[in-house]
Amino acid sequence: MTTVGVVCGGVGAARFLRALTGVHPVERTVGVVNTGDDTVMHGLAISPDIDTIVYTLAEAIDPARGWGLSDETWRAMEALSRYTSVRPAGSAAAPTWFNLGDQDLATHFYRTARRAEGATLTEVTAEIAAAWGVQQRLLPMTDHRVTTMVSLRDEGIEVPFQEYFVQRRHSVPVGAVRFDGADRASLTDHARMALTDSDVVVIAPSNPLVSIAPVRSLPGVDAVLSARRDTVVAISPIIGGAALKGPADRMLLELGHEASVVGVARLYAAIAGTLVIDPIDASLATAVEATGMRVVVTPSIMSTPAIGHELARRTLAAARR
Ligand code: FO1
Repeated sequence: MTTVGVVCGGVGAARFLRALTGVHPVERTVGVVNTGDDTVMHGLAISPDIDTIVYTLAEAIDPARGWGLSDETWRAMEALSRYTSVRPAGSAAAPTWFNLGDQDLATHFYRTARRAEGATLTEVTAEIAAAWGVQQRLLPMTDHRVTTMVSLRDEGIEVPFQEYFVQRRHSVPVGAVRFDGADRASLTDHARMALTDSDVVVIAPSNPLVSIAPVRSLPGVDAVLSARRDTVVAISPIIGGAALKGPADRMLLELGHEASVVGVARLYAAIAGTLVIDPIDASLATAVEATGMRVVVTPSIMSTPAIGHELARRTLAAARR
């Protein structure tokens, strides 16, 4: 039976992994997850993409937000705002712009405590996934610290990803993106094996520039993928020129790419043999093929389980050809 490795960002990857559950054994699925979004808030280690995937696969995600837990309460955040009025100038204590729900906090407490005991992020992630009954293997891309840094064009400063994405609601123009620490980091051995030994590698429909690119920034990842390019299938997160969620379309334009499946294909052509695109983009299939990628056209907005299952099935079939 085929093993599938999935290169993952957050929401799009989580939904694809959930869809994959319907057509492929969970114990033969492994996700290699972006950790460039990871942050520390109130001293707590937060891994948003890992948690989004765990909560989604556990059917515990808030479906409207796409992050955090459903039926969440926010008492701790409300209590925290009491301290913002007494916080001295220059203090960064009690930030309230990054919302941590009362139940979600337990995950960050656990991750932080285990990290302090010396556990690696890989080990803690396996424990958190097990606690939520998630059977897929979920691997952080690295156990090193890699931080996605975003240059803000108008402000002329560079900030960590969450200060762009959440604090500024990803509504300001981006001038550049870089992955701090990537040159000194490495894929974990488990993550490397997932990318080399899986029969099929899927690049999930995640933002190519800030979700997939951090994984690619680790030494050797592009070489591993390009060496097996025929069995690597990417799913375009851009549909009809727009991202379903988040700033991928604007970011592509701001960073000099085309906000279309052709722009996505140019980013992936060296590492993936096939691009899965939605029927809405069928007229661009020839332009995608001109980048050297094969094209699979199938509905890729996972609005029903049936559409998700068909997307997953067609994606796997594309790599097995
Ligand atoms: N996204 C938001 O838009 N606002 C938030 O306050 C927020 C808090 C948050 C807390 C924990 C967590 O795991 C994710 C959270 N996210 C929030 C989502 C996160 O910023 C993004 O989804 C990813 O980093 C992008 O993939």
